[in-house]
Amino acid sequence: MRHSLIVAGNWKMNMTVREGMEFLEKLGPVDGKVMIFPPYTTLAVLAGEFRRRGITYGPQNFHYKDSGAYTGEISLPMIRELGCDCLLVGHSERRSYYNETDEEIHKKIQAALSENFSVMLCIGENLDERKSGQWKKVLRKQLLEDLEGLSRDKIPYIQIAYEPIWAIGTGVSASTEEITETHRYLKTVFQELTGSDIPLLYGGSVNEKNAAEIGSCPGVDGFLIGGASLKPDKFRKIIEISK
Ligand code: G2H
Repeated sequence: MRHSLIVAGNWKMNMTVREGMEFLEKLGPVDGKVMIFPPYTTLAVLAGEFRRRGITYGPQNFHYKDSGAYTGEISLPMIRELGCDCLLVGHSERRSYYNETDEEIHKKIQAALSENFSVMLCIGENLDERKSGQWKKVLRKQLLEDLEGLSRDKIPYIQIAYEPIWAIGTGVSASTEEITETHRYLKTVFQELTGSDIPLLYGGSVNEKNAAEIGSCPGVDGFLIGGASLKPDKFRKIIEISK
């Protein structure tokens, strides 16, 4: 039998505080490895609610400096105050809409790890890179650059979410063959890099209908879910499937 899977919801720029509270009430009690990355305002107000329900929570982004003149940014001490454990970093929407580079993502990861936070690093290739067969090179480069200098003692603080950009928010996930092949490849690269295994989640149009099939692919340790994490009934079904 396969191990239980991590179920992480990325709420992106959705869910006011009121909507977030309604979501949690409808979701009801959860067990298993459940995480939610809400927007900052909802994160701050509902931190206690997440904790009380045994849901791990954290921000979708953060700055690598502790304080300073960085208008619109949030620092690690601010996040620490909310009791967050795990931080999302490197999502493709941050990379493409806000020009976040691997160099910047590396600085964020280093800062977070030095403060003993866990991070969920998102990596993924675009459609051209997939079709032209460049995807291995692209994913390897992201892993090597984002995790450069990772020390052995920090390996337990890392989770990776593989999110093919072409499958994000489209309603069509990567195929089970593509997911299996890519996860096998990424696990091999991480093994080469560190000598260790890594929790490796799949993201990109995961929903309550395809979660069982995707979750049974070798090398899939969980899901990072956008759209379907906004609906308590769908999210609950995925949690049940993942136990
Ligand atoms: C990918 C995913 C969550 P969705 O961005 O990170 O979103 O499930 O809507 O494709």
